[in-house]
Amino acid sequence: MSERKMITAALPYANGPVHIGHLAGVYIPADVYARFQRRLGKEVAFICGSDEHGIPITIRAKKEGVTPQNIVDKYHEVIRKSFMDLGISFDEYSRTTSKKHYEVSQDFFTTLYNKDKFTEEVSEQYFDEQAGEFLADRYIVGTCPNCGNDGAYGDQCEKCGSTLSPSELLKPKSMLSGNVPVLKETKNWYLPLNEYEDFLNEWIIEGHKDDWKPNVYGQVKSWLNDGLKPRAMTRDLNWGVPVPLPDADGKVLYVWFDAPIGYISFTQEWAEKNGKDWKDYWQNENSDLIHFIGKDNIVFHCIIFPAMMKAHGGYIMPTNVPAFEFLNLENDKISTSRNWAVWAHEYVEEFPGQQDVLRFTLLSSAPETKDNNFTWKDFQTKNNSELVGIFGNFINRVAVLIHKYYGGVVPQGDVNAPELEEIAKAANEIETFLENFEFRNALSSLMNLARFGNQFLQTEEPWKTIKDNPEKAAHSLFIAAQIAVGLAQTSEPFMPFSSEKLLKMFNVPQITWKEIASDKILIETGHQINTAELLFSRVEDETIEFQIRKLENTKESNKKTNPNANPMKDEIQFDDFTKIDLRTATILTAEKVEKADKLLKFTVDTGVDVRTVVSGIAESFTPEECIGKQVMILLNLAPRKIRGIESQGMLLLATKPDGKLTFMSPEAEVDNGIEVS
Ligand code: B3M
Ligand code: ZN
Repeated sequence: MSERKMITAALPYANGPVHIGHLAGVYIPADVYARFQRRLGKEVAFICGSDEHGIPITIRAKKEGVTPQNIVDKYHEVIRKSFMDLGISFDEYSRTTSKKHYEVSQDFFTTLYNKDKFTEEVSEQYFDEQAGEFLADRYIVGTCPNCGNDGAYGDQCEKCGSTLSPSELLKPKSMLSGNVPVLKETKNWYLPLNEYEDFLNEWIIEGHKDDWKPNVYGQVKSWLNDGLKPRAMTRDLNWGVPVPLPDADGKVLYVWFDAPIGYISFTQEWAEKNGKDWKDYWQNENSDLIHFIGKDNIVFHCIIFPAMMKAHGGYIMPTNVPAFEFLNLENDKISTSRNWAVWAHEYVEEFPGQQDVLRFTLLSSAPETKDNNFTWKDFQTKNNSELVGIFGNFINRVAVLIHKYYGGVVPQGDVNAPELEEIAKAANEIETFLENFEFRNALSSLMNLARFGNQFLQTEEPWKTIKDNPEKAAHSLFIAAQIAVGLAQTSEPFMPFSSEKLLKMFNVPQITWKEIASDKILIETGHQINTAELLFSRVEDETIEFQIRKLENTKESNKKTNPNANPMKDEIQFDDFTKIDLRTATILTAEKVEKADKLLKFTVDTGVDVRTVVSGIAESFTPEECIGKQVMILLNLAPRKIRGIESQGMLLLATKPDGKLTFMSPEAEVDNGIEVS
């Protein structure tokens, strides 16, 4: 058993707030584990920070029409605050745009470069000539070769779910300019992962068959069975850590190269502030490295990052990588874009002082071995029947009775009573489960101790025996007080806020896990306790109904009222809209275009001029029907030749259910040339 625990939690992308899925599948379990290891007396470094590079950030920035720096500044703060509010006890929460991180990740790259660990490869990548940029896969749209969806991305078709590479897309278009991108040669540095297969096989497949979670082990095995390929560690992008080489202008480190190094650079930041040596945690066999992550990050933490560390040399390998599955919400996939989520920062605001309720409910449905589900009803039941009904009720009765009968002074009892063993038993069980990353079982052991306490009081009935057998009543409450303090102590990793309140209530200091599990008395006879404070309160139906309605509303607003309506196009900015010149106009003349069944030729009074417009609407209107109609025209569309006639502008129409067209006309007559806005 190592004396030091280097514990990391996946760096959240700073492109949005965190939700209960993140909390249940990474941050709360990681926090329980870190707090528990501290109680065991280990030297813990619990490290995390915001992942501020990569395409998720630049996409968000483009969407909001701001810079990537604006985005990461905003969300780093939102995320950091909700972690603090929920009691996630990071020793360091930093960010990958920190100066130190740039230095450390560039150094890491340089070391690999100097050791000749990279291969240089020239490949053809799509380039947007107008934007002057190489295009990340996500920035290329086109037609899916598998299903014909014309909104497929360069890395994936969201309609049929197939994984794509940009070169497979038919009719590729750049999302930056809308132009057809060109293929251009570019040089990048690759890590030949195939050269690490033997090492990975030996270390994980042979070495961790029995102690790693089957979901993690299985995924690694299947990657290795398929064979690994070299992977580019640099990208042609303008947002990221610059590649520290002279001939690498416009190139940055691949986000999955720099982000895991963040764990190391943030440990260094923490160590410098706290008089520690970061190498004790990362480069010393007497340290355990443990990565808490979601299942979609397994390959990066079990294959790519270990290969990077191996290539660098000097680093220890992760002892374990407890990856979690996903949490659903009300039986539906959590989705940021559909706003189907319970956001951490909103919970903190809407349930003040109830952080532990969320920690408890999320832990009890943590997606440890398979995807799991969070429902508000379940949240209510767990709060009302377990936290209020069992845990809180027991503690409250103990404190109230000690005040009532003994003026708040712990009475005398038998220090050798067999019931006391239950406390050590719970502490030992919790230890075994947590060392095995079985958080739900650990939480059950805690609750079983509370249940035991409740039953004990129920059978002993000190409120009755106090009259005829005061010695027995005293003994019962002495034992009950030990159990209550046992709960105060052992609940800390799970429910730190309540634990702190409880320790105050019983007026005792926090002790180590070893001390809890020893047969030492936890609160002495004659010890004065403080007044009873309510720990948990009932969650009422209205609260739950409100939350469910809030969720349902997002569904309503996402629901298509017309199933045939196309999805919204990419968002534009107001400036984009003001470029479009829409006007009212009147059709003066209309005639058929010879040898073109669909076309009509109009002269139109646009208020600013009289001009010719050709439109493909002859199947919906006779020329006579059109004359005299007031319509809307897109005035500043560049002229186009149609059948030899120059068409200046475009008339606006919509398709009716019968397939015929209808003019978009002003509801009341207005002058021609009026701007539509
Ligand atoms: N930023 C989170 C994600 O994939 C990613 C984790 C980085 S851990 C080094 O959602
Ligand atoms: Zn497709």
